[in-house]
Amino acid sequence: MNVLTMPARPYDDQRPGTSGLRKPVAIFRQPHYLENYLQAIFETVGGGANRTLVIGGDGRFFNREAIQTASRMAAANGYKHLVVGRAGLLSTPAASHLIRKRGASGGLIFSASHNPGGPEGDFGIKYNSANGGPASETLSRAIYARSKRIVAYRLVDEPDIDIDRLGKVSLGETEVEVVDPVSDYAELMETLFDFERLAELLTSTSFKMRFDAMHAITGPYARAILEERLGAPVGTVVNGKPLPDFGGAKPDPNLGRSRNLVDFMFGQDAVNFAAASDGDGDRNMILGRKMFVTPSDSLAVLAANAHVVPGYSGGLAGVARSMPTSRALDRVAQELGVPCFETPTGWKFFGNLLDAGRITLCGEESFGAGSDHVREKDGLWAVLFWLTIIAVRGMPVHRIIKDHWDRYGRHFYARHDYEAVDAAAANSLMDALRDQVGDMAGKRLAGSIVSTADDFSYTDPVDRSVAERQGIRVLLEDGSRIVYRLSGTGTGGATLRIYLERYEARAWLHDKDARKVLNDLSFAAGSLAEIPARLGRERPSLVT
Ligand code: VG1
Ligand code: CO
Repeated sequence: MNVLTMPARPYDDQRPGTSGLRKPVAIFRQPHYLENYLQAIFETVGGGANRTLVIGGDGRFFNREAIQTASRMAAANGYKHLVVGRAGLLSTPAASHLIRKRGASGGLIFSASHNPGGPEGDFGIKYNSANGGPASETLSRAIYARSKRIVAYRLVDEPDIDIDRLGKVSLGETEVEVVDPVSDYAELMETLFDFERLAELLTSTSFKMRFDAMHAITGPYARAILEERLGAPVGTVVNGKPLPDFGGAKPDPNLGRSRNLVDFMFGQDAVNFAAASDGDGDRNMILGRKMFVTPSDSLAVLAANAHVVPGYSGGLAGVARSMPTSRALDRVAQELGVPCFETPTGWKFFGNLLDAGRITLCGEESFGAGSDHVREKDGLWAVLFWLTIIAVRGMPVHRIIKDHWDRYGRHFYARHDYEAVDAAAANSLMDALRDQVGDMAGKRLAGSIVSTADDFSYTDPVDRSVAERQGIRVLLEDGSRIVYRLSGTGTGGATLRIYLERYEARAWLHDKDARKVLNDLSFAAGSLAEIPARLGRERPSLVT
């Protein structure tokens, strides 16, 4: 076997963000940029050492090239066995599952998730560990440190492998197995959900759904599971063909970017249930007829109804949510008598809790929910979960939600994003807030009084590792909350996220328009942070 050692130069900007390394394609195409980061990963995790590595991506532009490079380098770095999704495709949750199922030491997922694709778009790399979950903070930091010292990388001198044909081929001394990206995942879903019951719902004449795959990775998964296995009519899945540029749109399901689906569900022809997923298939957006379900509410509903899903009929060990996610979940946990953990943003912070068996379900306000079945959030899983609740309870989405609010009260919620703002201005805005938190308590704000304010810091209950500066929280005496943080997934300038939450116990006020209910909080959040003056923006570029 001919292993080449190629000279490289270290880059100093390969710091992974909330979910791996994400950069514009043009950056990734700099000489040895991709190779540098991959070599840093392989060296940090101790090389291939006869181990198995899973490789796949969301199908975006540059995916196929990256997979060939990664395979050659993995072979040269000593991996014995590579498991590659056919055509280079694997959704993030499916990759997580394969890592676990095959006892791999880790996996590479080429994705920039909800960021745009195509030659002008973004590319990304996530490294997941043997538990199937995103590299921990500690590992991510070590990879970054290593990337700044890489002076050479290794690859085998072999031709491209055929990633479009199932089966095994050799790459030097490494065996490469090209697998169907969907079948193992679909089998896993069958162990958690009652497919007969779901098929009954999806083939009934009184129920119709639409799933928007946004020309991203979930198309093949949704078609295979919803249409082929469960019998939903052909055409239930729309935009089902993965395209390298996602058809020119941002594969980011939310109120702003899924306008077509939202308008459809609020229009004349609305169906009973609709959902969408993002670039790499780990997010979900849930809609009922004339009803948008906030991800925070969705998570709380999943927890409150978990007993109707076969995979969770034994109960939940505990639950967790990211800090900015609304506290609707906490109320359900309290009633169930199980612990509810509050973690920093990013799925990597759920890993230890899931591995230790301390939580069963978890999620984030950013359209992510998941459980201990894998170590990533899982878009299609959430859809099957919702369909099960609808089937078993025999209720439409809006009834399930209203019923939930009746029981627990409603957490009015919205996230306001100021995207692609000047990074220095955004950082100094956060610094200014940080300076204020110490003496905010007792101040009047949005018709209430600040009870506490802090910069969120998290100590992992399992390994005691500490993550600091995870977002400014301002808690009000009436139960409302404002959270500020900067995004760690963007690639141009900075994105400020403001999360607004107001609790309302009184059922007769639950139908109010969230925008109106949150208006004074929104105003207070803007003036506290001096947004117009500091960012030069009057209003957010995205509200969801
Ligand atoms: C965003 C979300 C976060 C999510 C992350 C990765 O991060 O807020 O909740 O875990 O994206 O999701 P940030 O730092 O931009 O707020 V995905 O679907 O892009 O892997
Ligand atoms: Co994603």
